[in-house]
Amino acid sequence: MMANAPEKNKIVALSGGVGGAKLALGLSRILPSDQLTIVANTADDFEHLGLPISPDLDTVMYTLAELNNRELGWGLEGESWHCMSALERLGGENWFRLGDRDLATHIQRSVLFKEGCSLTEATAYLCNRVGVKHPVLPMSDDAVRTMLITDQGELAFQHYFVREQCKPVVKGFRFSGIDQANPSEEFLASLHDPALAAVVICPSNPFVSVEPIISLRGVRETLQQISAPVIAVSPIVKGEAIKGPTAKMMAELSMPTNAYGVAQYYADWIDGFVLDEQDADSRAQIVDLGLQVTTHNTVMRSLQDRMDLAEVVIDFAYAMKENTSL
Ligand code: FO1
Repeated sequence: MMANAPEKNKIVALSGGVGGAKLALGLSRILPSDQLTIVANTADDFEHLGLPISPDLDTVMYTLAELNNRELGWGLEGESWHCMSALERLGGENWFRLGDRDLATHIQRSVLFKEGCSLTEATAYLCNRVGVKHPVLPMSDDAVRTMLITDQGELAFQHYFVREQCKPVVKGFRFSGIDQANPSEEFLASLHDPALAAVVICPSNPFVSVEPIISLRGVRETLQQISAPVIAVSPIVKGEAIKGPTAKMMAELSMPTNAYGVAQYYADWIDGFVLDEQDADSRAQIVDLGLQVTTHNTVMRSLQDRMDLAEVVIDFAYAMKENTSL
């Protein structure tokens, strides 16, 4: 190693909501705050009831602060719903539920925007206030919005996901605003950091959580070019997603509804794939895609499961860097 070469010890994790946040929590419990950056999808963001809502950023923030609502998978623990009930009585929209405590986050984000903060700055402020030490970055400060092309026409993401409960048949996706959007400066800088050891693709929905991040100008190309390994953790176990519509979407898009289908979808820009041990029989098929593969339990029920998986991913990254055969 060159005398002044920095130690490569930084991890960048790309995440959607619930599943991604679980691994992000595991990583945050074994890596110090200067060795982990979490970049969250913001293509689920929307304005609702006049407030700016950033579901994946908030899920990551609440999870890292251990304030997340485990039952719902989104929002804050110990939530109450007085505002929603009062709004319902007034005939207001109630299909997207904003809890009383969660509302404070959206109100404060709105205030910060009015003061001139970017989403990156507002997120850093909010994370700091709830005690999150690890940097959590939005993928972009520009608006990108996922639209689903379905048998019922084009639907905005939250209309598909929450209002229609993922029932429409998905035919494709469109990321409105993606051509005008740039990845955030901090996100790009994290990918070009000489100390970058690995990029981890958390077990999030490949189409609506990971794809918007990868589709931002230059991101896919950067991931293909950097020397640090890019490692994806399977969001599918035994043909099922732990939570959310990933498997349903895969079937509707006529893709193989299994971990191999995800690996194939990512294959041209990742280097390694973490497969659930229950899917070990797909290993050879995924290796044939030119990827290195390791297997572990990816179903994260406890904090220990999250930390164990995080450890496996980091060990895998280091082994890949050293070109050890796995
Ligand atoms: N998901 C639901 O299924 N129903 C809701 O009413 C709902 C409200 C909500 C409020 C704030 C927030 O940050 C997330 C919320 N989510 C809700 C989750 C969200 O729609 C999805 O989990 C993500 O966008 C997908 O990652």
